[in-house]
Amino acid sequence: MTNSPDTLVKEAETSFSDANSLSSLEDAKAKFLGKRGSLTSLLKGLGGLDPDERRKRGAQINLVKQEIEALLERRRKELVQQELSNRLAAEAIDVTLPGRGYGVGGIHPVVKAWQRVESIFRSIGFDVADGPEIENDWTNFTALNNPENHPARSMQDTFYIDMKDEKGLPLLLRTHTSPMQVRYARMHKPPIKVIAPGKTYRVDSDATHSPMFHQVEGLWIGTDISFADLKGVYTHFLREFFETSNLVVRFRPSFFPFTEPSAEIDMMFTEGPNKGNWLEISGAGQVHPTVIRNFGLDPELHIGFAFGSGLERLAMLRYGVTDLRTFFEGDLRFLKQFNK
Ligand code: 2NL
Repeated sequence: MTNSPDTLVKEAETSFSDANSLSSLEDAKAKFLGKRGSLTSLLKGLGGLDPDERRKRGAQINLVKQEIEALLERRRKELVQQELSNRLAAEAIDVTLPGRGYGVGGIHPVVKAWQRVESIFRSIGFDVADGPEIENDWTNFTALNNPENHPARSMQDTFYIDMKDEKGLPLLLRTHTSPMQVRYARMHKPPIKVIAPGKTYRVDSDATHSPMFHQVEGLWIGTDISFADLKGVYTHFLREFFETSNLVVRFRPSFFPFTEPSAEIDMMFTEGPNKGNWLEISGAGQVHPTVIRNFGLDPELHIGFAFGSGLERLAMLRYGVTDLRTFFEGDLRFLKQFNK
């Protein structure tokens, strides 16, 4: 690089236009206008000149400096513009492309079963109750006549919350929806006719058990509600749910702490591809006098039935699902089949 003012402008112009980015332009600027740049050293050279010569030469160098600064500014603007249009090109959105549409999702098969259950029971006069999934152990166990030392109450079987409620009662994830029926029965006067569908939790996880599952419990309390009513209501429900009248129901003796007597309900299709096999579908019974008392009622006056059915089981039978786990995997190829 020469130190002649005349050629400096040309050199700066070339050097600036060679710079293809703002940062390399800053490097090029330093060569001319920097502390050790050519112009600075020209100015330093003025010191040894006569005053007259110094003024003349000084003015000339200043002119050159202004020209170089103007060149620099022009190139800077060019590069800013260039970098902006590069960015705009890179981030361009083709507004003429068609929209992607919204994924609207669909109803989960267990929820579909749940909705069917609700509408069938509503149609025969049952109310639907919903309530807390975190319960205290009185409402979930004690009120339902579960003995203090019952294995279902253990940490092995029930998810406990590391907290007590305002009365000092242990808190847990409800193991059935019965506690909602206890709450409902304590808030209403008989006749009590309610179902409680919802999420329930147990420490259990294998091919046929999920730690979270869904239940629907039903309760009908009056002054003369019998097993005959239970059989009539439940048979009607199943025939509506499976949309067939070719379905029969039988009771087998069983045991639950909250009912006495207790029964397992089995069903069988008498026509169609699945006819001839008894299938376990529900537990049920006449509500235990102790439980009636815990509702705040007199078991000498009030009597009725309760049942508890698994919604996954109902959904599997209704939609022909053979593996419980597919309900919880969230695989859209599975889920989409129920929302065609
Ligand atoms: C089962 C058993 C059952 C009940 C649930 C119930 C609720 C109240 C009072 C009395 Cl509030 N009983 N529920 C009764 C009998 C059986 O479920 O294994 N279900 C899958």
